[in-house]
Amino acid sequence: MGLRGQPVFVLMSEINWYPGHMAKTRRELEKQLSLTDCVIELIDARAPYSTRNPDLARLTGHKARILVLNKADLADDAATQGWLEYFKRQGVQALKFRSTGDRPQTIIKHVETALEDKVARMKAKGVNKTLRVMIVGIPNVGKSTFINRIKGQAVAKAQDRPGVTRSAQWIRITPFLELMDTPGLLWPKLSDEAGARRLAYLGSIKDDIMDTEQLAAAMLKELLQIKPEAVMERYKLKPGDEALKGEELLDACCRGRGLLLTGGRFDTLRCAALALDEFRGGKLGKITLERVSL
Ligand SMILES: Nc1nc2c(ncn2[C@@H]2O[C@H](COP(=O)(O)OP(=O)(O)OP(=O)(O)O)[C@@H](O)[C@H]2O)c(=O)[nH]1
Ligand SMILES: [Mg+2]
Repeated sequence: MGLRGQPVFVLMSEINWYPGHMAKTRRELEKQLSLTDCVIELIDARAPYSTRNPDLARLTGHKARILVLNKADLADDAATQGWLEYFKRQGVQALKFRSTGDRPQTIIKHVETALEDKVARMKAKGVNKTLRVMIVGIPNVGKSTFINRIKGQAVAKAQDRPGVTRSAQWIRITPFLELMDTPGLLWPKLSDEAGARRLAYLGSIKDDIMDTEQLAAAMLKELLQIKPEAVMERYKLKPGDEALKGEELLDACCRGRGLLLTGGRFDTLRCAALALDEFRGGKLGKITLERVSL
């Protein structure tokens, strides 16, 4: 038995991974697709494999597609470069982006490139039609922030938790460009347990439906393998602590950070929330959870 007497390994597949409103969102997006010239999928640069919708190519048919590795400021630069080269080899138009700071022109240029045939045809006919681009991606990947960045002002509500955007809306950027903000979408089939856990580390699944202590312990263990010095330093772990896992690892982090309840017991709940928050906010430095060679 593990933390608070719960089994240590609660399968991610047992949680409500695909809430009811996702089916509705998916139908709405399918309907809006006929009005769309291009689809931009935002993925998280820290886990490009698990945050990419495996269904999207089928859903979007022949529409032009651009892949944006968002939150690139939180990912390891060399790993991101590796992913960009990988996508290029696959013939996928991909770029890295930081929606909280990068220049919108980069994105506009990519849209023009993806739609250059269409734009050329319109020019030849002398028409100036508005280009419509749908922005899709899993919850909390930064879709609304991305749109606000392109627009240059906060027109879409953005917050650091999943499920902020509740319905799709078109947002006019210029007379010739509209972007559609959409609610985060997960896919109905969960094939990969480790991948699902990474989505939870990144904050794309609501924390209140998960055992956060178990989740944080698993995350810390993974981070210890990827960037041990950052975890050891942040949680003031002692030599040898890196071999710990589960409840013992969380206890060691509580000890390091002085997180105690009255009476002296370790406050593992608070430590779990803190660890998840700190990873999501980049406090452990630039970390990529998935490398191309996976
Ligand atoms: N560091 C960093 N944070 C980002 C970036 N893009 C978005 N964020 C943050 O990520 C959090 C989620 O952003 P949102 O724009 O609400 O995400 P969303 O995809 O619209 O989320 P839902 O509407 O819930 O699906 C916010 O706290 C943003 O500030 C980025 O490029 N870098
Ligand atoms: Mg949103």
